[in-house]
Amino acid sequence: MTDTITDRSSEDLRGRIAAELERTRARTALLTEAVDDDDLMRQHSPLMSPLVWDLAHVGNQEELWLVRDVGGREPVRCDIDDLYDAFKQPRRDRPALPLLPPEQARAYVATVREKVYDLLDRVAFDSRRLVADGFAFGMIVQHEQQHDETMLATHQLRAGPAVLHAPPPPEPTRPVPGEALVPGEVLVPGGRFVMGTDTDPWALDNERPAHQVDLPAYVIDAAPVTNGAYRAFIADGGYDDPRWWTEAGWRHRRQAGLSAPMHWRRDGDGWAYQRFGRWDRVRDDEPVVHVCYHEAQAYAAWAGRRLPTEAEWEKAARWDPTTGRSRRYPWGDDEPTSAHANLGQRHLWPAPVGAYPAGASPLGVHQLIGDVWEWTSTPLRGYPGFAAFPYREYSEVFFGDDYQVLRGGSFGTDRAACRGTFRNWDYPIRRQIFSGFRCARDAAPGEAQR
Ligand code: AVJ
Ligand code: FE
Repeated sequence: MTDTITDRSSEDLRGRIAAELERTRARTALLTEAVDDDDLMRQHSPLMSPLVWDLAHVGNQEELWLVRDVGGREPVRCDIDDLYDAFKQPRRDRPALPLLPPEQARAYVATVREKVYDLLDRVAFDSRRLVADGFAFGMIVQHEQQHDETMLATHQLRAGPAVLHAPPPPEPTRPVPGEALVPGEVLVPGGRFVMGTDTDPWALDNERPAHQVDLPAYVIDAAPVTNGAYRAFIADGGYDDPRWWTEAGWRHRRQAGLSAPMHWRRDGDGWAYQRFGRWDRVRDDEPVVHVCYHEAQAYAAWAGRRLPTEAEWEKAARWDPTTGRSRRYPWGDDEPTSAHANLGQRHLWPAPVGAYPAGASPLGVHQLIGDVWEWTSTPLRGYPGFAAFPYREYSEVFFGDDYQVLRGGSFGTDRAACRGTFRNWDYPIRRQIFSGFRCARDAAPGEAQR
C-alpha cells in the first residue's frame, strides 16, 4: 500500500519534472532561434555573453549536475567544461573563446537532454539529498530559466529591428468607477514573521533556513514606482542634485552620465523608451524598469522615503495577518497563473499598476511578484544557519557588501525561478536587468496602532 503511494507520487514527480524541462527548453529555443548564427555568436554588450555561450553553458551545467553527478554517467564532452565555466571566463572575454558554433551547441544540449530523460526514468528520488524531491532537476530547470531571463536582457540590448513578439500585458480593471485602482501605501503592523523556508522542495540554498524576524511597523508602497512618478523626479532635477544620492551613487551617476532610466530618450516634451527594438511613448502608469540601485535610492530620498529592507519586502509579500503564517506567494500557496502575475515572458514589459488584483497580498500590496525585480536596501548575506548546497558558487561566493538583493521577479522571470522567498542579487550600478523598485518608510508613532 505504502509502496504504491510512493510509486505513484514519484511517477507524478517524474512527469512534472519532464514537463518543466520541456517547457523551459522551448523558451531557450525561442530565444536562440529568433536571430541568425552571426547574431548568436556576437557580443551585444560587454555586460553579456554571446547568446550561443548561454545556450551551451545551460547544457554544460545540466551535464555536470544531472548526467555526471546524479546519473554517474560518462561525460558527454569533458573538453568544454572550462569554456562554459562562468568563473573561469569573464563575460567580456567570452566572444573571443573557441565557442561551439550554433549547430554544435544545439546538438550538444540535445544529447545531454536525451541522457537526462533516460536518467529521469530510472532515478530513485530518495537515494541522496541532491535528488530528494527532484531537487537537482529543479535546480537545473531554474538555472536554465535564469539564463533565459539573461538572454532576454541580451535581446533588449541588441541593436536592430524587433525579433521577439508578445501581446501587451493586461490593462487594469477598475473595481468601482472613480475609485483608486491600488491604494498609495499599506501599513504593515510590527511583529514577527517567518522569513525564508525549510519546506519548499526546490528552494535554493540562500532561501534557507526559515527563521523568525521581528520588524517594527512600517509603511510600503502598494505598487512599484511608476514611470509617471519617476518622471517627476527627473523633471525636478533629481539627477542633478547630490542631496538625494549616496556618495557612491553620486560618483556613479557622474561617471556614467546617468540622466534617465536605461533605454529612455527625450521625445518632444516627454520621453520614449526602446523595448526589444521598438520605440514607444513612455506610459506613466507602468512600473519604471531599467534603473540601478543608486537611481532607486536617490528617487526614494527625493520622495522623502527609503527603499524597503529585504525582510520588509518579504513580510509584505508573504505574511498572512489572519493566520500569522508566511505564504508561498502574496495570493497564497497556489502556483502562479496568468491571473496572478506578469511572469514567464508572456509579455515583454511591465503591466500597468492595478493589472493584477488577484495577485495582491492579504494586506493589499500589488505586483510584488512579476513585472519588475525590486531593489531592496539589503546587501546579499546568508540567513542565520545558512549552509551552501550543493555548491558554494551558486550564492555563497557573492555574500558580502558588493551585491544588493532584488526581489519578486520580472516579466522576464519564469514561475519556476520565482516565489516569495526567492532572492536575486546584482551590483548596485547594474540596470540592464529588468529592475525597478517600490518605496517604504517607518510608520509614524500612532500610525502603527491604527
Ligand atoms: C541569481 C541571477 C544572480 O545570473 O548570475 C546563473 C543566476 N547562477 N548561473 C546570475 C545564475 C549561475 C545568477 N543570479
Ligand atoms: Fe549559469
